[in-house]
Amino acid sequence: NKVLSVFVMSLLLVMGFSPVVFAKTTSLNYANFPPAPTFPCIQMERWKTQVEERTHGAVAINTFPGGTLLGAKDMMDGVINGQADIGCICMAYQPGRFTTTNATSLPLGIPDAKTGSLVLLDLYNKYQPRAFEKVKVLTMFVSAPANIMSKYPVKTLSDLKGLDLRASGGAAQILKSWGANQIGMPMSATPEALQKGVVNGLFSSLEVMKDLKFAEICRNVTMTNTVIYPFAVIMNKNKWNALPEDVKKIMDGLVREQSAWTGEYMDNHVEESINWSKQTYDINVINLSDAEKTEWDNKLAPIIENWIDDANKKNLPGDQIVTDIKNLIKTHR
Ligand code: 3IO
Repeated sequence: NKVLSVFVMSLLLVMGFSPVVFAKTTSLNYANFPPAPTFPCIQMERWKTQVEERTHGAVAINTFPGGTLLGAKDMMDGVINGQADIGCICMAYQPGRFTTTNATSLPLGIPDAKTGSLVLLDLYNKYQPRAFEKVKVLTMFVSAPANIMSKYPVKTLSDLKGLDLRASGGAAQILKSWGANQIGMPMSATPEALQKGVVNGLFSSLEVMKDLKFAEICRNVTMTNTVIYPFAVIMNKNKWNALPEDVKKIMDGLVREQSAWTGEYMDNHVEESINWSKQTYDINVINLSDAEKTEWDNKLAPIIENWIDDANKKNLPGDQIVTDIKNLIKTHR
């Protein structure tokens, strides 16, 4: 019987080869802190798909969005300690830890996420900061420039005075300089804080209006396009070292591509989110008058000088880092 013999042959083939095939499969756990629909998780799924395709299944990536494996503030140490193989960190959540790369969140005029992502990656490659010496960096990217999302309209600095707004890191410094009552917490804690009225709004990129449905609570957006949040995807060093050379090559080949892909996705998605928020919740988009904008910008002048002083105290070339970022913006924009 032909059918039976084909079946038996196939069975023997599978039994014979599967130990070889499966012995080669490496599974890696990838932790992320915010909910699945947000951009750090969208880029995670894209990277997973690319790695699985390009390694022809020799590597399987198990993704854990929403802080199910590691939370926002445990991410860096959790990956160093091996609680997850790969993790996505927002550098703003530990500003003192990533001084050099966090300089990208100074108000230096990064115009969009694509430009910012490549600026950040180049800056990292030039300085190879010690903050990352215990991990392998798989990619870096940034959010789109931050704007104010608020329950109340913000048209002037006096509207902002004392308003409870959520931000982190470099963006938090900026809110403080403008006189807002800045409250620090990761993005993953923000939906609950908004719901409970712990904060009346936030300062971040506008795609969360759609992805986290903030447009429902925050019907007002003030356009400032001031500053980005920098991110890194990092891998446990021992796990990296144990990977086959061909797999390392594939992942190294994705570093820059993933950075540009994520920046581009972010920039497009911000547009989509603004349109969705207008259509769905009729949100009020406020553009500052020229006079008002000048006043807001003037408040930010000391931030860069302060950062340079702090960097110099840490024996980092503060002036040079700032100059490099300005030049890299011109290169990539
Ligand atoms: C961000 C973080 C997690 C999910 C979506 C996001 N969009 C912009 C950010 C930047 C950020 O880390 C923050 O805390 O605002």
